[in-house]
Amino acid sequence: MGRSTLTRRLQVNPDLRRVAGSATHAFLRSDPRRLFELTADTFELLSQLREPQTIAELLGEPDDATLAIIDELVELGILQAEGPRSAPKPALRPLGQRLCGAPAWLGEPLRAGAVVIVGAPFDDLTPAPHPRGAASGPALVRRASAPFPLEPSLRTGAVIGLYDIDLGRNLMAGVDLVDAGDLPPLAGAPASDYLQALSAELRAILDAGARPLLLGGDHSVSAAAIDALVHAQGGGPLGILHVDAHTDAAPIRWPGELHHGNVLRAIARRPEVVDITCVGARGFQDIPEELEGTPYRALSPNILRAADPSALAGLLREDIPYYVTVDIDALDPTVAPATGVLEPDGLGLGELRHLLRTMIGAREVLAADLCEVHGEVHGQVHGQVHGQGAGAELTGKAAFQVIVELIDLLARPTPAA
Ligand SMILES: [Mn+2]
Repeated sequence: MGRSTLTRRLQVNPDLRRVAGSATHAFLRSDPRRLFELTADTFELLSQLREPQTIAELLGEPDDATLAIIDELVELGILQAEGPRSAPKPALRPLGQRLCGAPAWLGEPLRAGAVVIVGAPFDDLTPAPHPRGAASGPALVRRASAPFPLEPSLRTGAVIGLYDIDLGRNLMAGVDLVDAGDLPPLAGAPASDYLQALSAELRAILDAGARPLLLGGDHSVSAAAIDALVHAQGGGPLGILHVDAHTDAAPIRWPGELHHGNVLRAIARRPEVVDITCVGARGFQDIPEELEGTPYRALSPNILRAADPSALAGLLREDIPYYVTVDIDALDPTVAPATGVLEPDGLGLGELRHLLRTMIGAREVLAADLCEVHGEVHGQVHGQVHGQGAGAELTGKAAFQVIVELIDLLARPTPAA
C-alpha cells in the first residue's frame, strides 16, 4: 500500500455503526464482536469518506504518518475500496434465553478454558425425504436448560454445577460458561457460505484458548467445526468420537455435495483426522471408504453392551485431542423422538452418558457438538403416542443432559502434555 493508497477510491465500510463516544474517542462496531476505538481526528477523517473518493482528492499529499493510519484503516476493514457492497455474512446474534442463564458474549476477550455455546439453527443440508426441523434444536435445548440456572457459590464465587445422582458429584462445577447466541443463516445464501462463516466464528473461539460447544443444526455443521479445529491446530492430528444411530457415510453423489447424511465421509477425507470411532450406529449402514488407512470402528449398541468396559476405556488414542460429535438419534426413539431419522433399538440416555465418560476418560476434548435435535416429533405414530409437544419436550430434556455431560468434559483443565 503506502503511496498507492492515494489514488484508490476509498469509503467507510457501510456496515459500521457508531455505538458510543467521548470528546476524544469514538467507538464503531460492525458485528457484536468487533469494536473499534478511534481518535476524534481519525473519526473526523472517516466522516469525510462516507462517499467514495481518493485520499489525494481529500488531503492532497498527506504525510507518511497519516498514510500509515489510512493503510491500517483499510487493513481493519474500516475503510474499503469503492465497489459493490460485499455480500452480507451471517453474524452471531446474542440471545435473551441463554443456556443455563450463562452470560452472553458481546465480543469481550474470552478467558482461556471458557466453554462457549454457539447455536447453529441451520437445516439447509437436510435433503428430502428427511424432514427438516434441526434449525429448532438450539432453542429447544436452551428452553430445556431454563430450570437449571448456574449459581455461583457464595463462598468461592465459582459455579456450583448440577448434582448428578448416578455420579454422586456436581457436573459443570467451576465451569466458565458463555453463551455466544445463534448464527442464523441468511435466507437464500448458499449453504457453503453459512458453513464458512460458522467455521470462522468457531475458529475465533478456539484461537482465544476457549472451547466451543456447537448446538446444531443438522449434522453438516460438524464439518464446519472440524474445519475450524484443523486450522486452529495448525494441521495437528485429531481424533473423532462420533455418537450417532447412523455412520453418516452415505455416498456423495456429486463432488462436494455435503449433506447431513454424509458428513463423516467429508470429515474422513481430512488428512488431519487420524482416528474415528462411531458409537451407537445400528441397522444397515455404509462405512466411509475415504479412510485409506485411518483407523475406523463402528460400534453398535449390541457390540457396546457386550464389550468389556476396560476395553472401551482403552479404545481411543491417548496422544491426540478429540472432537466429540453427538447426533441425538443415537438415543432410542422412546427417549428422543423429536429428530429427523429415527432408528429403533438405540442407546439409553444413562448408557450414552456413561459411554462418553468411559471412552473419553482423561483424554483432551477441544470442541464438541450436539446435532439433529428437532423442535417437533415427525410422523403420525409418534405424534399420537407422545403428543407433539410432549415428545419435543422429552427430547429437549434428554438433549440437555447430553449437553451438560459435554460441558463437563470440555471444562476439565487441559491435561499436562
Ligand atoms: Mn448424524
